[in-house]
Amino acid sequence: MTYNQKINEIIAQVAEIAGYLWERGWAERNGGNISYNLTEYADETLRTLPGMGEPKELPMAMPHLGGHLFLVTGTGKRMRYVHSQPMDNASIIRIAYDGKSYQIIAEKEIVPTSELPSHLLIHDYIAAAGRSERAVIHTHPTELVAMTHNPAFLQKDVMGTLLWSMIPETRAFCPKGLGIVSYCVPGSTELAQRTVEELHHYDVVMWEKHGAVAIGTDAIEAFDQIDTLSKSAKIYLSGCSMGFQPQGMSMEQMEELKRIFGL
Ligand code: 2HA
Ligand code: ZN
Repeated sequence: MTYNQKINEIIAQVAEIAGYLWERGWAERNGGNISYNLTEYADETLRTLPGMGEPKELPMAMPHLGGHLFLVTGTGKRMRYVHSQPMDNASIIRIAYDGKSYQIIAEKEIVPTSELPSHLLIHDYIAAAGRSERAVIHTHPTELVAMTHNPAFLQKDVMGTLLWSMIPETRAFCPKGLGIVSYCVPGSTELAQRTVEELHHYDVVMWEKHGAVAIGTDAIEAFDQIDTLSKSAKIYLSGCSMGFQPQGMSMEQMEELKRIFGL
């Protein structure tokens, strides 16, 4: 299958990021998934490819995604192989015009991730809101997930504020902080709906005792947000493992950063 240059670049970028997820140790077995809205980059040939097999019903309608195209990693597929052979481990799907079903259109009949409800509902919200994000990443960053096992960190903005205070970069490059969704069954529509509610206020959301979800204008931006927050979590953990609670920057120091960087 040949794609235009932009689609090839997106496939290469998703493969690059999948490699990082594996290298970071965030993608055990088939952990994590990536989706990318290709609609505005697709040419007529890609847009009109015939569907493979019968349309598959979605668990809920996606009213703003009629006719949209997505690159989606496959269910049960490993990130380490998305990296080395992206189109053997991901497929391109097209949402029906009524937003109620989808068909795989390229390249092989690879069933999309079990987290498809969350990915699509997030893209539906982005489309409805006219936002510029096109990539959604879900992964299992070890230290960030560990922190969600402490109920104190699940209170609104507690974990986000703590992570901001660990290093100036996190305050500057994750300016919205961190949303929290309390434990839900993986792949469930409840998880999808509660994630979207958090994305009204945050670009990165933690799923309690499970993982992180980030959105970005591209996959690199989404990855970098999780990576930056993860760095803060590692600094926090390093302090704790040395036997002290890291002091963190003061509220005044964080306010100063906010002022200087116009956050
Ligand atoms: O793709 O990470 O949340 C496997 C998962 C489910
Ligand atoms: Zn997961």
